[in-house]
Amino acid sequence: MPQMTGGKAVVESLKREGVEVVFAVPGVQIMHIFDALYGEPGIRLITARHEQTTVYMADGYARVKGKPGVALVVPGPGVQNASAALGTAYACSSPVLLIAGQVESYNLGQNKGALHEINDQLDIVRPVTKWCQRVMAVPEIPAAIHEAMRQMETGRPRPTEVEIPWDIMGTKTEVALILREKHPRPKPDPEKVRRAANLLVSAKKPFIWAGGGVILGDASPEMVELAEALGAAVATTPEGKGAMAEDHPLALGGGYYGFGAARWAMPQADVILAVGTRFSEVMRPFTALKPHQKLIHVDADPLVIGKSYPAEIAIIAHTKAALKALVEEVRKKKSLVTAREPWPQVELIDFRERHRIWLREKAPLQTAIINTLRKELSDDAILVAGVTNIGYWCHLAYQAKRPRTYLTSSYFATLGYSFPTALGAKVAAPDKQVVSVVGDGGFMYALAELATAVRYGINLITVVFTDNAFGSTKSDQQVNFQGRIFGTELNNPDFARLAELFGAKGLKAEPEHLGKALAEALAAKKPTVIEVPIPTLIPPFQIFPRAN
Ligand SMILES: Cc1ncc(C[n+]2csc(CCOP(=O)(O)OP(=O)(O)O)c2C)c(N)n1
Ligand SMILES: [Mg+2]
Repeated sequence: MPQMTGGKAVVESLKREGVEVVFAVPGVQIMHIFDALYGEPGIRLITARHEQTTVYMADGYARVKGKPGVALVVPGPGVQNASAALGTAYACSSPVLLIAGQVESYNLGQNKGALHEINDQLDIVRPVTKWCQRVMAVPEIPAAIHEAMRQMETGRPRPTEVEIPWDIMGTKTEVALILREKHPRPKPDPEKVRRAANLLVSAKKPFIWAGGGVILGDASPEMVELAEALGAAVATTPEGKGAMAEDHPLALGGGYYGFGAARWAMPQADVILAVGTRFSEVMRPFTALKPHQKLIHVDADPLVIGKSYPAEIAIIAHTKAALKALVEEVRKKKSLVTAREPWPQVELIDFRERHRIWLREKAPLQTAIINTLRKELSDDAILVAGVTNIGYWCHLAYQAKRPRTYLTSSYFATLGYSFPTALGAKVAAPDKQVVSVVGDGGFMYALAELATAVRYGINLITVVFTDNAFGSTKSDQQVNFQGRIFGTELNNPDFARLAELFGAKGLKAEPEHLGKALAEALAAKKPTVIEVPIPTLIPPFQIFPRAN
């Protein structure tokens, strides 16, 4: 058995699990890992400027690459800095492994003020991880990392954490390394699949509601096949965007706060197949399910079932396996399906047209900007929709064409996540166009990472919409507090100039000239920031004033 330090055991284990990139901020307790990465050709180290962004980058990387992202931080303040991003990855069911340092094993729980000491560090990460573990001996490191990977690759993917005390990082001992395994995926119950297929085939108006789980499970081809076999209309949550190309004849695009073309279709559906979605609050009111509608709910996580709506049939399985089985079962009954046309094309065209008219009326500027983005970007471009006005409207107006090309922060709505998540996305897919849509408020959360983008040649495009305000909180005051604007306006630097000072490219464009600026940015061989001044606009969730 080879002898190695704890730090080396971490790196050798990561290598065997297929990890190619680690996003990190250094510090004493993790320097043995840095040292083991020194001269290691198999793993690229990207040093960030804040621990929060290490996890956002690992998250963006994971969601685009379709395999776990890894972040590495010091204990105490490092872990606490990382936790908002872990929460975001948790909300998005994204597989991120956080490797954290710890104080020396003999200082654990002592409260003596050891460097970076914090009480009960595992309790900080527990609410935002699926699984976490402290390792107290070097030989246990491979098993802990292997288990973290297994947790993320079976059932619902969610973040994990492994923490290792400082002294153990440096201890040299014999270590048995573990090889990567392909973990079995939960298969659907054939009887339930048969019943679900019967229900779908006999539906008058079958409807598929696709969540992020379709994309995470790489189940888009099976979902499209099923929709086509059934003639079912398809709409998605923001996280599900791209599961079906939104210009497909059966696609009704994204839903958000009950808006979207789905608002007219969903109430007409008699059978709804929901896949990889938790039915979070942001679907309502128009696309809320009615008691007479029959729900078939497919998810890898049993805890999702029945949380918002009772399911007529619940299939707990990996979404790809479940949809594949459903397609096969439906095909057996195909003669029944081809005999009729559940959703006449004219109806779906009408729903889409109504949505277009609504967008033009409620958000003309936003729609024009989003259409420009769509026009300039290629079909496989990756867009990270930030917690900003244009980002919200993207959920409803941007046409995602492929899976893993549209990223959100889901219900966590984490201000500041978009730019660093896009950095991670670009690391995962350097040959694809990657765009962060961000507000002036959100961009300033992680602006320092422009230095990281320049240092590592991460040539993404960041479109910063500047209204000199925390816009949606300012508009909240306009809509719900009789215009008492207070504490929501901002001063900003000149973002284009600032970008240039970092060594990036900086452009400024009025919304009508965004197309030209995007073309210039796409041709540049540098990270580019495009500053676009806009007024504070109303987000979809403030179209109706709040009841209280
Ligand atoms: C971490 C975090 N803090 C606070 C909020 C509350 N919040 C939601 S939107 C918003 C303003 C965003 O401002 P900006 O990024 O400029 O986008 P805009 O709304 O102006 O388009 C704030 C403060 C949040 N969502 N997340
Ligand atoms: Mg703003």
